[in-house]
Amino acid sequence: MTTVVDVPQVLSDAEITQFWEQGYVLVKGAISKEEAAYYRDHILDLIPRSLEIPEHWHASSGRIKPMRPEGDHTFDTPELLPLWANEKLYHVAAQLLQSTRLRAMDGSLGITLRNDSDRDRALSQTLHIDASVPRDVDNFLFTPEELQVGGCYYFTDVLPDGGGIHVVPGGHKIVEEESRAHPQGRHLHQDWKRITHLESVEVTGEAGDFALLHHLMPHGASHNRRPIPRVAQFLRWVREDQSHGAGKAPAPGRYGKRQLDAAGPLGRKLLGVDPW
Ligand SMILES: O=C(O)CCC(=O)C(=O)O
Ligand SMILES: [Fe+2]
Repeated sequence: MTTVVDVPQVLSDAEITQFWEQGYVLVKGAISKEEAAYYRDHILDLIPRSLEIPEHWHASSGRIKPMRPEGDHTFDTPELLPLWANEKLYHVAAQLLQSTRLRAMDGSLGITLRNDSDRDRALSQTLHIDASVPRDVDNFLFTPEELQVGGCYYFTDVLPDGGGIHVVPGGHKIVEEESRAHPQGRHLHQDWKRITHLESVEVTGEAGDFALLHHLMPHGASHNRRPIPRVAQFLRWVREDQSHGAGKAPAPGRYGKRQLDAAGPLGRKLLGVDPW
């Protein structure tokens, strides 16, 4: 894959090759250790001191997923928006998506606590993909315009068996191959939401790293067998001209002044508020 955009190259050539060949790469030091500790504390402070998990949050196998009151998982708060506007990750995404005109999205959070049960399984969630391709289309286009790259910040050190996200090395190519061979490839394996025939590995990392995945990468949450909680925020990037409209601008008035101030100039473009 040739580099056509004029942005600082954050990943080494070997890391870029790894992304295209294996379908994922760990972006080291996307934020500093100090910043990671700040965000870890901020996210853990969302959990009520009483440990009464609000009804509308999700909680499964030690994995707590905070939710907004409206039932939406996007944490685009003034406190967390600087993470959306991270320049290093923007440059990585621009290089991979071959465009500087991007949108950032998702913003969901995941806190995985130690869980000693279900010892014979590493995964706590079925392998799946979260592609920016509607589930009612018959097949993927496999073009850069359709691509979405995304994954999660680790705000804590993620040691082996520490709840790291699981991926299938080269799995994006398997999804492509199987889908191309079928007229309704998008619908295989229950729209690729239940992938049970592939083996996965854990992405370990340090606080401040970002695990970045191709959107056709089968992945899933894993059990955390360690004392340290795994604290993460998920973000994705697409081109503003994304084939299925995932890069469209938000409704006017979607963001308030505090959010727009916190996002900064780059963040406002990534949110679709300011033009590129
Ligand atoms: O928490 C994780 O490591 C992965 C979660 C995930 O992929 C999802 O909830 O869609
Ligand atoms: Fe997922």
